[in-house]
Amino acid sequence: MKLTQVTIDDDFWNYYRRLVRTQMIPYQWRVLNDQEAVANPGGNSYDAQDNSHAIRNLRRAAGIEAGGFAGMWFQDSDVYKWLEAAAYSLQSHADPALQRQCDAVVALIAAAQEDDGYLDTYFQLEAPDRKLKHVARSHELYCMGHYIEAGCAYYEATGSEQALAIAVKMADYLAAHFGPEPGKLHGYPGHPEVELALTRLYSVTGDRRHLDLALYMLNQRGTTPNFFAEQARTTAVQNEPYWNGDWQDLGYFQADVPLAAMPEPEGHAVRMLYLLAGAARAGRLGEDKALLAACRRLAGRIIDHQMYVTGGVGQTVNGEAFTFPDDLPNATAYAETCASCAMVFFLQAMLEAAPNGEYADVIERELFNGMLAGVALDGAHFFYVNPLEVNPTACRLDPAKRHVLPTRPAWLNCACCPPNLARLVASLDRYVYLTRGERLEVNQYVGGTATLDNGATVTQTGGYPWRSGQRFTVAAPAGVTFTLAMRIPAWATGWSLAVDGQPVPAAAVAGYAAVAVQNGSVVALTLPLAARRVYANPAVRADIGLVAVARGPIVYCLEQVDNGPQLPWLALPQDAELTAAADATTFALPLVRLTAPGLRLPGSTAAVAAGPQPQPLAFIPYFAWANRAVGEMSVWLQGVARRTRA
Ligand code: FUB
Ligand code: ZN
Repeated sequence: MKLTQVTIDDDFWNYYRRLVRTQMIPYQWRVLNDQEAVANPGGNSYDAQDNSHAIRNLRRAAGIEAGGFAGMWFQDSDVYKWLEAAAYSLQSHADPALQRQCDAVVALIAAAQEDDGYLDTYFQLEAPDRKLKHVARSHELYCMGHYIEAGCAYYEATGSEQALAIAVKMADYLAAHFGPEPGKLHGYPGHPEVELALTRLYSVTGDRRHLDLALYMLNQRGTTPNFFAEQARTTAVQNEPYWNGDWQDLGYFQADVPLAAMPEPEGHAVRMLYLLAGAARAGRLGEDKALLAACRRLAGRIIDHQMYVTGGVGQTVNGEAFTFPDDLPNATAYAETCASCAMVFFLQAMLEAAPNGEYADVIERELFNGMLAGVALDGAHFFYVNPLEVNPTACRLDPAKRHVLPTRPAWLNCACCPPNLARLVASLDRYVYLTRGERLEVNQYVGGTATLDNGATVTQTGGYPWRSGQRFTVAAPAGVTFTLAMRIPAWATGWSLAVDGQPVPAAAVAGYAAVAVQNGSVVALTLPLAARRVYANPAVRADIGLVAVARGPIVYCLEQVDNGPQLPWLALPQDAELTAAADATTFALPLVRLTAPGLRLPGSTAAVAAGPQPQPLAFIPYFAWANRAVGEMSVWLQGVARRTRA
């Protein structure tokens, strides 16, 4: 049994998917074409210092206009991720004008691509003699990987042969230059991405060479003699513009040991996660058990020890990197939006290999929290870094917190996150269901319809994540039966299931409750959405004595605009009741807010004698923060105090 189509019609996600279609895709297109005034050279270094120039770079590489390269040296990837987002959007919403725009971009990319398949406008325009000489830092394979993904997506959405041909030509170029054969580079990219892209190309073309190249790069990584060390000794030049920083150790690139021997996630977080995403997908397709086992082990280490409650990953700005287990500082967190997207890519690839409710839970955590906080409710402002605690004064004056912004800029100096988020939201339909034999797994609670190749449809309705009660209505040809396996989130204490109005005593196996369905079956799943307290693993020193609040999959936070300044003084007593209330007017989308009778701890020595004073607490979903006044924000608050004394 296979999925043939998934459509989405969901109150919550309709808002964001419409935002991608009507705001983000057109807005980002204008930014990529330098038609939006996003340059803010006086701003924080995360703000865009200049216009994008990304389309102009392609025009120059294509010889349509004269001039050199401008922007980050991996800026091409912004265009490719935009194209991929547009492709998914076209798949769910026909838009001839957008399709013409995309066709023109594909034609431009084809014109910029060299005859042998190479495409990287930085090197073509600025350093043609330096191609593939310093792969650790160059991002050539990262950019080409992003194109390959976009080309596959656009081909699948529109049938554009040109889009696919560019991708195949790129893969041929890579296969001509990388591999075990003498004379080729026995290497792999400094920034993983192309591995995942090649698995996608393999799925589209069926050409095993694409998968084999991905497997080669994945298994070659970290072996001795070390490819990056060899290039550093032979062809790399340290003063190239794309060589920056002094933290260039092999661990930063996940290249000091093979994945199978890596004890903990290490180095640059997005690189680590893209590497794992590629390894999980290639491991499954290539039946490489060792790669899959490494992915499982490292997924566990990340989820249990190096992931914030919001799903954020990457604890330090230094190298945008992992640090060590249970080190999860809130006010200096990095938690790049791309890292949350990458967690989704990685764990989805793991789910494709085997059902695992925990992985699907984390995907949900990322979708509703870590990833979604990356975009403002207007679709035109973006966070790169997603902290769990913000004091705007510290953001300005503490050099250790310069990466933490209290408001989302209109564009980013390194603009990897905005189009990444757009392509993920636009492709949400890919994350809702998976099939395994005669079993349809529901991984995400997103309204819409799944169509199967046995002629059956499953329509999911409900008010998730705000109201409990998802319903699945099955229409199927006579004689068709299959299993509907629904993820039971770890937080869903007291969940229940009914089929055709009759309660069913189901147990969750590997995180899924399964029932047999046929034409006319109506399955009602109740996931209780009571607000709850969340405590960190006690080994996390930053959260000792603190509590966070969640309801269903949504993590909440406090904002100054609702609670006054000095949020670290606020406490949620252990016996305070959390009350949920729908709010359809404060934000651009309806949501559920939480309140609780809280305390404000003494704010001065003089006030200590008087003790904590009552203060009502008002929580909003974390994803919605920084959409009103500039101010403090905190996910965690004091959680040890009791309100009433025994
Ligand atoms: O290096 C390309 C992108 O820039 C990475 O994926 C992000 O983490 C940022 O470093
Ligand atoms: Zn990013």
